[in-house]
Amino acid sequence: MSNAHRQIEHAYRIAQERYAAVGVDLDRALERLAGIAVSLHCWQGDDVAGFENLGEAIGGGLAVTGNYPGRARTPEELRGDLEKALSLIPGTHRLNLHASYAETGGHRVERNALRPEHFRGWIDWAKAKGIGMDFNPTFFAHPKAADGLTLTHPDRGIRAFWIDHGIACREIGAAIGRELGSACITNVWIPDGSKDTPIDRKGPRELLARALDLVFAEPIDQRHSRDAVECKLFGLGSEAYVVGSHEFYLGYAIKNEMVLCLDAGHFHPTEVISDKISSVLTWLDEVLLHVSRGVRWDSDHVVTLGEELVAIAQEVVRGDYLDRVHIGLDYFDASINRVAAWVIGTRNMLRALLLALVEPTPLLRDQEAAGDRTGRLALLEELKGFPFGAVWDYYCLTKGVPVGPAWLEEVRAYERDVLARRV
Ligand code: RNT
Ligand code: ZN
Repeated sequence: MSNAHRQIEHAYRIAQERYAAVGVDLDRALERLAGIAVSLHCWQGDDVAGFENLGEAIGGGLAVTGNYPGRARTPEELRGDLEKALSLIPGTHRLNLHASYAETGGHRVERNALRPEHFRGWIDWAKAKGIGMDFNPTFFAHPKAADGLTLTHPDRGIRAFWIDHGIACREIGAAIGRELGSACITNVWIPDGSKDTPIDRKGPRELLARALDLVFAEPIDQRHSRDAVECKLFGLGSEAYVVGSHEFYLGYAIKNEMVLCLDAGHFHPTEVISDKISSVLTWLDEVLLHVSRGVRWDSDHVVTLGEELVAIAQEVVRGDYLDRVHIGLDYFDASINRVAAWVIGTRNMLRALLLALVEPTPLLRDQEAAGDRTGRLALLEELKGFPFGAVWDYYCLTKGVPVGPAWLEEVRAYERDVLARRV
């Protein structure tokens, strides 16, 4: 055993004593953390470009900024980059794929004609890696979405096209789940909205309800696939009105017993999703999280270990919701090394979960129940100085991934040997 290794174990033993004093079993916390899969979004690796090469802007109010070299341009490159990232993240995770990442062998396959076989490469890859997958229809970056309208387009033919895309994607999601033996969450997000104040807010919502009813008409085996819907408050070009608002989809998901997706960047800047988790789970079985970081707006910055991230993890853990909350990431930063962006965000999500798992929640709950608000605040603040870093380091060590910033060396080597050669 190396000296560094011994030091990490020693620090962990000391941490165990500190945490045991407040009733926390660290081994148990790490066991629970190892059981949590975070769904890594494929789109961080290539700036949401996908492989269709339609020459369309992403559109849909999404914006990727930055021109860091080394973007993945092919499925092989993207899978290689994902493998690098996954090798630096402790635990077993999932892949979240968009329909625009289909592999069609150089042939143009319309989005309403996509089939599970167009995702064979991804499914085989996930199978070989022993990871589950999640899926998303792509209602943007397409000529038929050029005006930012899809399922609520005034043109009936265009609406039908997107309805068929949604139906095709549900079948793909179900096939993915069946093949991988792990339920695939298929998440619908559409950009539809308007830049300026509309007269008719009601009509598009009625259209959307009707379109969704058609997309979700066919029952799907819940063991293989779950349907999720994702709301938004505003986007670039849909500042005044978004058809699929929170109230719209919350109602729709409750009525139809679906999964609701809460994206951390999709609300008013002072509104947080951590407080929504226990509210919506009172009425719904499951939620999907799109963990993101908005800076002043839904800017999709790399997730950092900040207050809201920790609050999200605390809500999931304190509420005992780990089997009802699916955790996915959703950000895209093209201004830094993209593999590093995955590693930073995912390791942060896991660190937040670990922070929540090593909290002496029963003790805090007792204080709260007894009206001891002083004790609750004092303990919460003292916990911030507990040797949490030693617990995380030990976890990384036992999972065979680099401890501390050492992973960056591996990303730099990968950049030198692989990314920098992509010209
Ligand atoms: C957009 C939504 C959506 C997308 C991805 C690419 O505002 O957050 O989830 O980011 O599907
Ligand atoms: Zn999202």
